[in-house]
Amino acid sequence: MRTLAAFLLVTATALAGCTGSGGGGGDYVTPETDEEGRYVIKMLPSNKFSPELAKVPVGATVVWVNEGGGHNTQSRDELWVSTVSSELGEHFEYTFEEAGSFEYVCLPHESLGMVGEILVE
Ligand SMILES: [Cu+2]
Repeated sequence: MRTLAAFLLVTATALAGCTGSGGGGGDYVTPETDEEGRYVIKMLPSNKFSPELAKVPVGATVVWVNEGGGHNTQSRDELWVSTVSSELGEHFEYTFEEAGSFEYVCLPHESLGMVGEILVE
């Protein structure tokens, strides 16, 4: 447990270092889509978003799916704020109409490094 927490802290630091560098060098992954064409980001029991750095096209709908643990998703500027839920399979979706970079966190686990970013382009 202690090792995991330390690792997450390192990850959070690395993420923070990446942000604001004007892009480039980041390892952004295009998430898999579900049957409705929504890009799926998992909220894991290990208190991480997966993928943490996601890349989607303008107009994409992203859906966060709870795979275990009491999580929420909210952007740093509160463009979206979901309720905290520990219900398995609970999901929240948001459609990105404009290009940009959107940092978000899981409020209960932000200090554990449960943060993510979505690059819309
Ligand atoms: Cu969480």
